[in-house]
Amino acid sequence: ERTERWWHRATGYQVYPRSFADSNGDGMGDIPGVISKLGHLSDLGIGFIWLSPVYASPMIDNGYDIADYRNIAPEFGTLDDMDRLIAEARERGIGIVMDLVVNHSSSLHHWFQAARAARDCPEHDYYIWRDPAPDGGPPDDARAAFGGPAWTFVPEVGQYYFHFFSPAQPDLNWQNPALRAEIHDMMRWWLDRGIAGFRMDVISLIGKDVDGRIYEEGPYLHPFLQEMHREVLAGRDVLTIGESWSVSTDTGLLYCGRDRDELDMVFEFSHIREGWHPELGKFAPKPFDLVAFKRALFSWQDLTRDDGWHALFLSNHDLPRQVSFYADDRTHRRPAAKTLATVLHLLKGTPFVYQGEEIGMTNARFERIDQYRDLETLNHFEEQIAQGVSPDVFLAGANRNSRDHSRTPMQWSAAPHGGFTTGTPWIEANPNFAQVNVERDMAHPDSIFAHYRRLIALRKDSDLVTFGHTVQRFDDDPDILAFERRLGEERLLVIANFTARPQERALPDDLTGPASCLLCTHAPYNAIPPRLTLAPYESLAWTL
Ligand code: ISL
Ligand code: CA
Repeated sequence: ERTERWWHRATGYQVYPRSFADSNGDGMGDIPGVISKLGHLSDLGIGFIWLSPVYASPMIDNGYDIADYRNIAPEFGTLDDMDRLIAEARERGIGIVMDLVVNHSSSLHHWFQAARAARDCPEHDYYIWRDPAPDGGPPDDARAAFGGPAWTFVPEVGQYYFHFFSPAQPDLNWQNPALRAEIHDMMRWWLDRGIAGFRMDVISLIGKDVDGRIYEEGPYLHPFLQEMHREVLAGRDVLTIGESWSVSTDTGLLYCGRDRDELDMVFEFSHIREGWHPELGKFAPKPFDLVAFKRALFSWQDLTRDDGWHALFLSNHDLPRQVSFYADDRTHRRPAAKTLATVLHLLKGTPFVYQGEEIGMTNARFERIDQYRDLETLNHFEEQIAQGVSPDVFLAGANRNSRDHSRTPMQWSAAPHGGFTTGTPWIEANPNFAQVNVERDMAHPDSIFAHYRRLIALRKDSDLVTFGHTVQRFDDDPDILAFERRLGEERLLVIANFTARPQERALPDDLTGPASCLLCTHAPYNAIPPRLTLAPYESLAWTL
């Protein structure tokens, strides 16, 4: 039997601290800013915050390049601010889940500074070094995720180091037991300060075998996660979510299966990748294919029916705004925002809300490459232009799928820059902030925020929503997404129109009849009719 854990009924909320709330007018969000908005988050009803990195960092990748794991970046505040955030959130029943970025460190971490200066210091082996090829070039032709080669030469030691991401993010050598012990110690240090868990950045990369050119889910991954569990996590009531771009339903339960003693759940991306071009990648997105998207989504519902647990999300700081990606945010923003929420939050798993999603924030409206800040977008621009892609074509892809869409300032009010800062924000606010902001949405009779609040509350109270298993309906329908949740005799039906056109469907007998409407984006129904017509992006949830 399943032991109930606190995060089974909780909803997570991701804060990207640079873009959330700026307390001192320097244009950069900060920890005091997060503290000042805890009222908003407890109003929403969330159980925990996933806080993107706030550690000391040169910010080449906005903090996913950590220079000191036990200190806070001055632009974000101090350790005292962090302790205050943990305490004040806890008073409101909100846990703080920190981002653990240990596949790589910053090149400014003192370990790397020592490692690059000499071969005969212990820190040298904390990173992955290889001798040059006979011609003096890199050991192999592996490419880095943010463009360029994955190997960079350091003349002082006459070797190349490996970086899966940018050269400013050297990969840590998990083969070294002293390095692993340092990481375990640092994790305990944070947990002892009272945090509620870790979101583990690209954790599926730590078991890599660079010589075999196996990076994702390498041979050492699960032994390392089991060791981490033994050394750090066992006996603590905390939440761990691993990020993995390679996990599939074949490997999912290796991370989060009941008897594995590894992680609680994984962020997996099969439903996200469905929207990307298979060869050309994320900057050449392909038209959205609902059937493929559903296949990905429901395969994980099936996988976690009796074992493991799932992390549910459509947005994060690496992804575009969901209402812009899955719908037309100019014509159907409000119903689409609610329908996407209904679908995600009524699946089985722990749902995550990305900041601004709860008011239907949209993609940025950038027209020029110099409005972008993200190194992935900027590096790919350089590379693709050099390969002959036209700037307009690249921009069209970036306008749809760049990571910066989720990184524009949180829109709190109609004040300048959406009330995010009294200064100049580090990235431009979306010009729609006067229409789309927290104050305005909460005052709207058709509030998106209120819809999210109902969904979040529902999960806390309903065993059916939390533990019921999922059965997909209308599997092959290219326009409608529908599913049931079942627990004992109880049934819940969700049916959603994913298009900008009305859709009429005949419902099978077992779905019609008396029912009570739990949640709807349009007019409520009190019974399920045999023929149902759904308005554009309309969705309904009934208990049968
Ligand atoms: O953002 C991506 C999708 O285009 C990936 O390339 C991304 O780098 C991958 O999702 C891993 O993401 C995580 O690790 C990165 C960091 O830049 C991301 O922000 C983080 O979520 C390196 O630490
Ligand atoms: Ca600030």
